[in-house]
Amino acid sequence: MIITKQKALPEDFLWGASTSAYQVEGANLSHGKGPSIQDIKKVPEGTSELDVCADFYHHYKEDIALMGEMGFKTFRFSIAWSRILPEGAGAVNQEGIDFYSNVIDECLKQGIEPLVTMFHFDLPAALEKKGGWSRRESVDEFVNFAKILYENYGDRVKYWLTINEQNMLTLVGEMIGTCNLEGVANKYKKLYQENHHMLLAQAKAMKLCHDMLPNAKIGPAPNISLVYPASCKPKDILAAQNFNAIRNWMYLDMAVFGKYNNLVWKFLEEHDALPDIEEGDMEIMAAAHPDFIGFNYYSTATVEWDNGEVREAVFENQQSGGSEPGVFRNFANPNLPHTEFGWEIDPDGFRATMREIYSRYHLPMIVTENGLGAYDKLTEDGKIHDSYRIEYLRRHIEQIKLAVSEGVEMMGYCPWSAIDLISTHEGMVKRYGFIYVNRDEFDLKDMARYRKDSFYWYKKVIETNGADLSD
Ligand code: BGP
Repeated sequence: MIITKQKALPEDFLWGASTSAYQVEGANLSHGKGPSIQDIKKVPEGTSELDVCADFYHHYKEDIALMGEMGFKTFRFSIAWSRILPEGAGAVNQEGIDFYSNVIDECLKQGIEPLVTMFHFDLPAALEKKGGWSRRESVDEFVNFAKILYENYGDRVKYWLTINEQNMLTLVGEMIGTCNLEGVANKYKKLYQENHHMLLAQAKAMKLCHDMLPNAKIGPAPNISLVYPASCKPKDILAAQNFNAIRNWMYLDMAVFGKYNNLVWKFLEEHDALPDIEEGDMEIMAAAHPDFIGFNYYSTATVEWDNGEVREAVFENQQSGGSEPGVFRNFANPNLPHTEFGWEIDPDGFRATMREIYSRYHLPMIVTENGLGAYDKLTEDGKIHDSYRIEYLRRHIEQIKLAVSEGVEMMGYCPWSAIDLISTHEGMVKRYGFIYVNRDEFDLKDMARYRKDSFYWYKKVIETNGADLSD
């Protein structure tokens, strides 16, 4: 639809940006923090360890002040489970409780609403050693962690996100360093059993949030990318439906309706991988409801029919989520440009994704990640000319405005990332922030903060509530 009459964004639109604990904080094995699976994994070759990152642990006041200067209405950050509970359960680390309490206070001082992710790829290593999410106990362990967060921060935090990209944990966990499938006989059985426990943990945490904090709002934060068919061949349409169900809808159907998606159920049955479900699980999930949907969007995915022959996938990355013989096969969309790191760029697909989520679930939505990773360069006079990032963000914000004009309820926009941090698997040199951190992959330099061109641009965007997107 070509829109000539645009609606303004809601006045209380939550402009902000995101980070995650293990990628931004540093101080990963100090101040009482226990190791998480991120701290014990082997980092990808040529990339930095996660011991310093952007050193947000020591710079949070300065960083949040810069966010305040940009006019942020919200800041999405995650709480490291093993900073609060070094062993994942049991003794609480008071220093960890105090750290996030200070971060929250600092946000409020700047007029910034904290948006807290409870779990972002960093399961405590002590729990992983015992079997992690594959054990039934993991459900109560997560709920216990959630309860501690509500008790300590519920007086100040109104917006909560449960699990970051649970779908990516299930689909490409090996790629993001959160699971090891070596020697596992039926990977689907293992992954979807873990997934079931996470879904149940999420449902219980949402219910507990509503019981303990009646004024708070809580939602999931999967990575949702509409899946296109490679052509209008009917079989390609079926393949796109398959992958849409496996990649996207299963997670939201479960969070919102408490129902397993029928296509995914069949897929699991075909692989002898139906999860063990205990009596009462489905009732718990059906009774829990999110108040909104948070979702990360980087680009769409495209698939074609796969007749089951084993062939090499032509295109695969963190976003694509792999190929499944007989179900779908990834396809490189020839219509889309790429970032320097090979990720597709698709602002129209962003609007298509917002429309589709809204038409399925009719809940308000907040974008919890979206952004462009690039090799930014600091000039001699302390500038970072990241016009490519401005262009990327502008084109995505335009689509939010169009979606809102079409009646989609959007609550906010939190691009990735507020500040430069360590990429999930491509190191420090893949930068996403509005704020530049002066360090290289291995040389920590002085860690000074610089405002990128996108910093000033985003400030104006926020000031005008998205009306002025010009340079
Ligand atoms: C998402 C994760 C983030 C972040 C982002 C960018 O999947 O939730 O933690 O890393 O992707 O990815 P990358 O760092 O690989 O460029």
